[in-house]
Amino acid sequence: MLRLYDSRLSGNSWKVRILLSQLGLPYERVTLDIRKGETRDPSFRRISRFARVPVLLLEDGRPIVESGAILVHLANGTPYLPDDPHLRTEVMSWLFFEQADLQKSIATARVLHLHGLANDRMQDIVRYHADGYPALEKLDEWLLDHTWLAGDSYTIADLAASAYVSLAEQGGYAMARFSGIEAWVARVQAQPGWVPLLHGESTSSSA
Ligand SMILES: N[C@@H](CCC(=O)N[C@@H](CS)C(=O)NCC(=O)O)C(=O)O
Repeated sequence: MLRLYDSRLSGNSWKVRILLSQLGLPYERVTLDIRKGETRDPSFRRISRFARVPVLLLEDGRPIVESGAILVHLANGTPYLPDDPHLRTEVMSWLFFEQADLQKSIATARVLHLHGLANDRMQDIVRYHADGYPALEKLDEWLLDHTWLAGDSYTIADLAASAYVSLAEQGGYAMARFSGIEAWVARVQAQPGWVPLLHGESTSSSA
């Protein structure tokens, strides 16, 4: 059986749980506590060369790291990653944009807020927001004219890009002005098999 190493609040791991659910794939879930240093444990480092979650351990024991790579691996041959070469490239283009422009600027600001460090690290938050807002503006601009990011249907590009964007308010981002994003996040979350980050728990307790 597939095994997913994740952590409770990790948006990158959440992306993988959404796709596993949408594909109806059974898996074993191993949830690490980042704040206790479990991602730096030598036994975990053997499968996670970057000491981070998510890691998908395949049935033959080979690990896949990086959420985008895991999504591509799982979505191959399914409607979530089109076969058409140009559309696939469009999906990749959004996956790279998400990692380079959206993910870090939202996720890091969010972690500082969730860990109660927002006041002490306000200058860092301002810097992350200075990177994140222009990326959100570009995304919103696209979504005011397009239903989905790549082609005419929901793909892993939408899944990946919407995860942290939907959590951006937890990182102190003011999202009300992004009407294209708001409607798109609602469309993504209405997709069959979509699952929430947490099931009725608060975000406040752990990593
Ligand atoms: N680019 C990576 C980022 C993974 C990442 O940042 N994982 C975080 C949790 S969301 C982590 O494991 N952090 C542990 C640490 O940095 O010590 C991906 O998309 O998978």
